Amino acid sequence: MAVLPIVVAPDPRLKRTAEPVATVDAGVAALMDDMLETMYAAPGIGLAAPQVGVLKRVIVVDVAREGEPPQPLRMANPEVVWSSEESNVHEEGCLSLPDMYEDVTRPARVRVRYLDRDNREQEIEADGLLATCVQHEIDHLNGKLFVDYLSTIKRGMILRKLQKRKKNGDLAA
Ligand code: K1U
Ligand code: ZN
Repeated sequence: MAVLPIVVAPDPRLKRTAEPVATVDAGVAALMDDMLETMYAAPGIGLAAPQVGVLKRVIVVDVAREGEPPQPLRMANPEVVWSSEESNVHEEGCLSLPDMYEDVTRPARVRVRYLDRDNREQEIEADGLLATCVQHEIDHLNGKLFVDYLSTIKRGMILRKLQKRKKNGDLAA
């Protein structure tokens, strides 16, 4: 297992659409394990493959609180097959937008279909932080960041701040 470097915005790799995985083979399973190790090390509660520079439809999530047993989810080709009419506002962060936090409105509950680490099809129904996090990670697979839900002015301010920090060597390029 390995901790991988995380891509920081603005970066064209975060704006691309990731490719579906044909099969969860040993290579994809190893990527899932490395992503989980990277996410725990950051620390974070989710991570999508484009954030480690891999344009594959793979995400990992663990929203267990401190002191609770870990609840890692490894998902390939995750797909929202149902979402609630009811929405929820949650403050979001992103490991590719370090130290930036903003409220985002999304469906409160979602049903998600995916392939697990053993290439078996699974479905989960998620609410609360898990629903928010899974939707945030699936957005990454479609080249979308949480700042894309904000006004053009707010998004521009955040991305310019990060660009400046990268230029000054405060963040990984
Ligand atoms: O996708 C990512 O960049 C990970 C991101 C996931 C996320 C957080 C909040 C709402 C939606 C999606 C993060 O994990 S940011 C870091 C974070 O939230 C956190 C870090 C340490 C402890 C608890 C939370
Ligand atoms: Zn993110």
